[in-house]
Amino acid sequence: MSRAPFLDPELPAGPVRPRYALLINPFYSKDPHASFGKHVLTPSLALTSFAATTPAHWRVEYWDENLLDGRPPFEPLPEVVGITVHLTFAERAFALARWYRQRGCKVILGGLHVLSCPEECAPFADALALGDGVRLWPRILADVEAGNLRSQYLATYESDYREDPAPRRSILPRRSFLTTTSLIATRGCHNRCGFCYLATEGLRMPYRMRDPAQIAEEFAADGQPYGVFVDNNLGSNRAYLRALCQALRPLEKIWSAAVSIDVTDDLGLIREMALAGCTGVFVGFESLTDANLAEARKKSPKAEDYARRVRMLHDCGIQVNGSFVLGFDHDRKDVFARTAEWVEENRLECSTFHILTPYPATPLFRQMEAEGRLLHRDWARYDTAHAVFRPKHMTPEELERGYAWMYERLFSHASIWRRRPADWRAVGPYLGMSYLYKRSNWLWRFLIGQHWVHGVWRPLVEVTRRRHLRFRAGLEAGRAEGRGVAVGVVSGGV
Ligand code: B12
Ligand code: SF4
Repeated sequence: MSRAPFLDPELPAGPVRPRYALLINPFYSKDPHASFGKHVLTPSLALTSFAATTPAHWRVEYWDENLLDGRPPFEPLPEVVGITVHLTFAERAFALARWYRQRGCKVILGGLHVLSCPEECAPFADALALGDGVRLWPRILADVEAGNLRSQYLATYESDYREDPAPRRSILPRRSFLTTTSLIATRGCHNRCGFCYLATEGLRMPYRMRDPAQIAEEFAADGQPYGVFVDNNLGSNRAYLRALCQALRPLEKIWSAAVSIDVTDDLGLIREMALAGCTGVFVGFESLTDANLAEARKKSPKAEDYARRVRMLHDCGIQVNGSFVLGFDHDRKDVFARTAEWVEENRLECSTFHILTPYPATPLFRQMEAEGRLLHRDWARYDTAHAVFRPKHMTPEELERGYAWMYERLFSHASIWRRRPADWRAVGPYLGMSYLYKRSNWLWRFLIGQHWVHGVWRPLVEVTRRRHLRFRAGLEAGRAEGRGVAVGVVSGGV
């Protein structure tokens, strides 16, 4: 899980097949402290979203290097290779681009890193796609056909999101993911935290929503019991989330999503989420220190109120995967132990940690650069598992050690046990989920390599779904047995 497949420079160039496009999600190395399972939970929508706009006379294929299937396809060679680029795997994306271009393919680079660092990406591509791929891809292919490819294509995110086609999930290798149903209902976020990629200079992403009925239709059409919303913040517009829940409820499926904790301002809404099948939420708490939240410009309830809000979610049978950022300017060396204790005290089923990372072209990056605190620009280490800047109250090494310690502690047998649900009926599934997620990286490597991820996981997910249907019936009827027994084998979101 740490080495990309070898790209043989000696391999001779075969014939290029016209009207054949290959879309690649490049390899990135996995943090061994965290769970490998999350990488095969659900695929990114970066490629499938615009694959749906490929004209019918083009053949389009998908290749995800993280599924450990060896080197990417080359027989026949595609006419066009589309690669999505994030800063952590930019080097790999460039190596792939070089390899395919040397063999006569046209390479198109798109994605977040292309938007924030176009000059860096340009030498590796025949064309850069800056912005919404759904708008750009058909234009690019038309220009390839006309022999008229330009070096740069530009699109905003201001279009009516409801007009986008459903992602083309049929190109995904189904057996390699827990669920192929990655869903996205909204674009943008009502917040603009200084460290978030949404604050990237030049990126304008106004809040946009798709029709709840469109989302329900997509969910039903993919035939999976479980869906994962990859929205930045599904709770940004509460009226919309309520309408979405009403559309999802009749499907009798389960799902998880990222929301900001202020969604708990409205107890009725959380209940609606549970009744619509929400089993888990991924919540960016970021920090337990209000001064850090204020400096990051995150509009958030006070940290002292987080515990009560977590209880509200638990009471509706919704698991909480808490995400925390370490290394803010008000963090001292006690931040690690304090955060770990809080996670345990409040029995968060899962927690995800990130070392504060200044993404290029964000306000945080500019601030760190101006203060001379950036240590290097080796993007591969801008993966939130490495300290790439000088923290205020500790050394970079102490920050990295503290981060590793957090995972060791929270993934330990003792910590898993301490956080077991209060209701004994939920303890078994909770332990199953915890051990699968937190202590089975050896197993994940094996399952991914054998293409058994879906086969092994799906029956467990189906049991979780049925369990949740019973839980929902109890919740709806206001019965006590509706409480606390919803825990299953899927954690809260990516
Ligand atoms: C699903 C997801 C994952 C999945 C899958 C990741 C993968 N690469 O396969 C998992 C759980 C494994 C994951 C892991 C991580 N992730 Co992640 N993830 C996401 C998430 C929630 C959704 C991605 C998605 O589907 N977006 C929707 C698509 C439609 O948008 P898009 O990718 O921008 O694509 C559009 C355009 O950019 C363009 N486009 C993109 N590529 C291309 C290519 C071509 C050729 C063209 C024409 C157009 C084009 O067209 C698309 C349609 O408009 C995003 C947040 C978000 N909502 O985007 C975070 C996000 C991408 N992840 C992030 C991070 C930090 C990570 C981790 C490092 C976190 C960690 N410590 O574990 C890891 C490491 C993975 C890695 N190195 O990439 C950050 C990246 C920040 C940055 N500036 O790079 C994001 C933005 C979250 C955040 N708010 O900070 N992640
Ligand atoms: S709440 Fe989350 S998605 Fe929204 S701007 Fe802040 S970090 Fe980004």
